[in-house]
Amino acid sequence: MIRSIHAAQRLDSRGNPTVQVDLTTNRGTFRSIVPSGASTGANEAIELRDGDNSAYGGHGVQKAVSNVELVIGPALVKSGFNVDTDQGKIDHLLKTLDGTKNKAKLGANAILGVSMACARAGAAHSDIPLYEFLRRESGAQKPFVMPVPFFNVLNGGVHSGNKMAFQETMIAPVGASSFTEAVQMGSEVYQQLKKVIVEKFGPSAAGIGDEGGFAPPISQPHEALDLLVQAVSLAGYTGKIKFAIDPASSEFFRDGNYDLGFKDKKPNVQSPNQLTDLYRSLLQDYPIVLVEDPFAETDWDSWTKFNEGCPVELVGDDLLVTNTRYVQEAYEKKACNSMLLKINQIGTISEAIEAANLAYSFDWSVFVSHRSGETTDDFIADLAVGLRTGHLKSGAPCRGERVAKYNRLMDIEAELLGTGEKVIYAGSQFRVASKC
Ligand code: 2PG
Ligand code: MG
Repeated sequence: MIRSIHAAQRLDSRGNPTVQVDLTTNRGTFRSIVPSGASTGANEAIELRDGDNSAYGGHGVQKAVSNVELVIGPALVKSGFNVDTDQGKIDHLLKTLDGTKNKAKLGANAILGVSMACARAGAAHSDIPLYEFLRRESGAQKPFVMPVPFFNVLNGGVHSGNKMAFQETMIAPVGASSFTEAVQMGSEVYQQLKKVIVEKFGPSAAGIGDEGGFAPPISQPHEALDLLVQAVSLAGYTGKIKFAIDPASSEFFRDGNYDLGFKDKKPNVQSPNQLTDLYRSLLQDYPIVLVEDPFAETDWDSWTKFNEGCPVELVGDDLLVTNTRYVQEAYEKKACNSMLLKINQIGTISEAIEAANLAYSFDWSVFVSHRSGETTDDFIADLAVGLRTGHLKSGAPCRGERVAKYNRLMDIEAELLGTGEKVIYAGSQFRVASKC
């Protein structure tokens, strides 16, 4: 039984306020802290901000905090729901209390914080780890599959101050034999990349962006990928590490076209067909295995054309916003073959699981993701294992809020190996891990 729920305004990794929830039962107090995006999809659940410019430039979350304190907390305590068995009912109540279709009334940040804290408490009350609790909630099969970490080592778009339009260029150690080895490979490449950048652009270019990746003075995708080819080779992992990109193209979609010069104020406008050609040539020239949000969330036709015979994983982020409604629409339009899973896009753990299961039912992949504004909360590490998604992205192997997830995953791997439980590293099977 839930005894009390309290919330407080704390900071995220960008120094903006976010919601922290403390849920107390007879077994202890369980905490969650909510992440926040910058390149957000238009259809995401609403993150409630105070809009009062006298505090935090209007970004305060005191309204969301008081919605937890005054509305959600008392209702959940009164409900008598059990955290170990009633996650679905709890999340349904949270949705009902809000009553809007996008959680605009109480705020997805308020609701998600409570939903996450309930899951943590539920795991503790069931005497199982959070990943096992989430596995049971989702109905995923065993054995456990450790995800391939997709490290975003070069930051662009709205996550950094350089002129690179593409938001993320990632490395994926698919050739590792375990998650722990994958982290080592990622970290070694990251350190080599730093050397390459310093040599090429000088020490001041070694600064990092919001997700811990470097943000050197480059603007073209092939420049980013060339840097990665070099760093991977210097680290001795050529062939074992593949690449991925998230252009986050909704951010530079203007009147039906894409302005790759949007950060430079020197327009470099590409039609959807030209942008498609650019992607095709990148896929030909580099070992890219995954492309996320290559087209804007409203540019459905381009998605559908690109998806036809697409040789790589094509992930919908802004397009799907972890929402069954858009996952269904994308399936009908044959727009992509994978869903990005961001828990704060939808606002409750049960709905996030429902969206993932719908994606699986279409034989799609599911790719778990952090947000660019993160916290030390490592919930998504357990989520990736519990739902057997086979891959996750949590930024570079650098910065506390990013490595919190990778460190937790190494703990999970060690724990599973220690108990003798069968555990597989997804490796090159990351797209079909749910069926391994
Ligand atoms: C994305 C994310 C996370 P943001 O676009 O995939 O990397 O960025 O959280 O800013 O939406
Ligand atoms: Mg994205």
